[in-house]
Amino acid sequence: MIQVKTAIITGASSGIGEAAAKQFARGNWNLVLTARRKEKLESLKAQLERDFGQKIFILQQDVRETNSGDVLANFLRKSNIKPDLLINNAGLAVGASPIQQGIIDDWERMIDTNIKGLLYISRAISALMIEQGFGHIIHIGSIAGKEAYPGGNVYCATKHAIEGLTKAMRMDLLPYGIRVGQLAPGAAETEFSLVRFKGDQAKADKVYDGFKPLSPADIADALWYMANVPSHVNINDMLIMPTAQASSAYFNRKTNS
Ligand code: NDP
Ligand code: 8X3
Repeated sequence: MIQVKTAIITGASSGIGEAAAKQFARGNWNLVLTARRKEKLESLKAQLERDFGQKIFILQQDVRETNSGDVLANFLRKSNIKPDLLINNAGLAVGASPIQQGIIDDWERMIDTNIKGLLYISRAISALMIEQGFGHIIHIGSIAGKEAYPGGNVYCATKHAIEGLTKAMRMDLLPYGIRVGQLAPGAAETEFSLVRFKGDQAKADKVYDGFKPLSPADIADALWYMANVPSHVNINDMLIMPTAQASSAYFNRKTNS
């Protein structure tokens, strides 16, 4: 009998996390989906259970809570779920001001979510994976974790931190056979820019003007590959870019608007 696998996806209420949930449910994985927006998780759960018949568990949580990892691990233990994979996807950019005009609250939101939230979840889930004797962790990094761009300052710093943490965690978890990797996308059209520009749709649309960005499904497809290579293989780092994006700030745009 083939063992059904289970993935945890943080930030599954939209964008890359939601697309990954669809991809993995289609591939017959059970899922634990987390985010702050409960109603979004509930409607995704209903859709996935209806379309694919997999077991979908949801947990409303804010990864910035210092106990978010422990709450998630306790939820898994109580539900007798042994996760094969954790996708640390929850994250955001807020603002794009140069450093001298940076808004400190925006900085805190990015640091607390992208670095500290990822740490809280990783600490508890890696301990649980050690206990159960298997596991795989994939972080969603970014091209912004490999290169900087004007106005990217703190967001770039958080994604550079994820790149560093990916390498360090791989060492910490090596003795336990737990794989750790990073998927680093370039520009993908999700709610990302709308969140970054605090609901300003015109500003958000401008980000993707004149070129074809990655879709969340393109990234989910790459995640599916990373998760399904044989267990003696680890994809340490995958950088996935739109064809029209050569580096973090260099695009082939067909319009000048
Ligand atoms: P979206 O805004 O569409 O999705 C972000 C997800 O993260 C949402 O589900 C949101 O859920 C969740 N989230 C945000 N803050 C928290 C929090 N404090 N606690 C729990 N969940 C949270 O953007 P993307 O899908 O694009 O972003 C996903 C990841 O991909 C992020 O880490 C982002 O940095 C990264 N990325 C995005 C790129 C892009 O161009 N779009 C490129 C490279 C990397 P909710 O609001 O319900 O809590
Ligand atoms: C998100 C994409 O353009 O800010 O990581 O690097 S970008």
